Amino acid sequence: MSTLDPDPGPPPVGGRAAEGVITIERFLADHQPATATGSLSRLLDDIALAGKLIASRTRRAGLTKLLGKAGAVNPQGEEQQLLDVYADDVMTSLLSGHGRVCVIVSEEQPEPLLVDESAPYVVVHDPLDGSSNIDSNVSVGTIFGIYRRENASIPPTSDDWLRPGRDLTAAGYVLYGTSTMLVYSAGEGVHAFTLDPEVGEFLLTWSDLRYPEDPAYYSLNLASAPQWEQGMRRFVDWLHRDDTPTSTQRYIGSAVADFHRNLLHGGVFGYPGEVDRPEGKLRLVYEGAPLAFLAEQAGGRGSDGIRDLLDIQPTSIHQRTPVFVGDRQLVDQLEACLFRET
Ligand code: P6P
Repeated sequence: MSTLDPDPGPPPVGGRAAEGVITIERFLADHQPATATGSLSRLLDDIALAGKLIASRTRRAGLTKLLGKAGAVNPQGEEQQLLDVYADDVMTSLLSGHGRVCVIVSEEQPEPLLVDESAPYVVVHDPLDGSSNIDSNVSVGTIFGIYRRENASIPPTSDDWLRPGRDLTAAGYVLYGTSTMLVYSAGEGVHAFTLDPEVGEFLLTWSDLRYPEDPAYYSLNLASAPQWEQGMRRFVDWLHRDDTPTSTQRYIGSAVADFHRNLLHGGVFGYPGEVDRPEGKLRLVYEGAPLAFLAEQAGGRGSDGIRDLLDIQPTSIHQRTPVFVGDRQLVDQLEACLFRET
């Protein structure tokens, strides 16, 4: 064991700890198919750079004029935080001008942004999910998904960005927490990198992350239980039986943080539909689908309570959906509880 080797401690049950210092740039270059042009790798590098810039600001938010509200609302009518606007600007800037991205879909923008009509990729993202938590210094995250256009020789249409998550080429998130981690999959497993702020590089921490066999947590906001349909209560009652995998509830209220903890320790995160909003709160295109892609790559799955999130054909870029992502057996059981009429 060289003194240079990172020592991330014991890997999660299903992951492999890094051996040696491996930057994300090197990992991407070493793992891209021999036939690849390198465009996807460089696009992921661009997102990693955006993560570094956003991390540098979230880390200093209490010291600069970046806390608080931006005085505007996003397309969902939610108050924009100053850091939402900054994160969106960073993503737009770093994804533009390199001939890689054709269209950007952002939670913070009412319509898709046409960047380069001949470029091969579409990026969907939530630039700073959980931003309502920023003022209380709770972890927040950037969620992204990347689609490769089926025909880049014609001008883009909504068929390029309104696609089921199963068509994703890659997806991931940057978690701005006690450390900054970038977790992504390009369809060959889930890999996690930690930002070394001294070096300014994302260094490989774990590769091939898989959900542990025995899930440790369930993450549901029980305060909303009175608004849930009967099947959700059946699921929570099932969890609290003595013969089920877990009855330990952990809920941060920041989807990326809840998802990440459950990926490492096993569990399911959910935001159910409610009586007055059966479609729930989270968005399909740039939250549910990318997280479901990652979950499936790690041996789990994502559902809206009835079917795989990855199979849903979006009809609008900001459409909401109930989201349940994580441990496969827990998501399967949740669907069974919701399916029963009584
Ligand atoms: P609630 C954060 O605002 C967010 O969009 C997700 O990150 C998070 O999972 C959810 O909302 C929390 O919502 O209603 O439980 O506070």
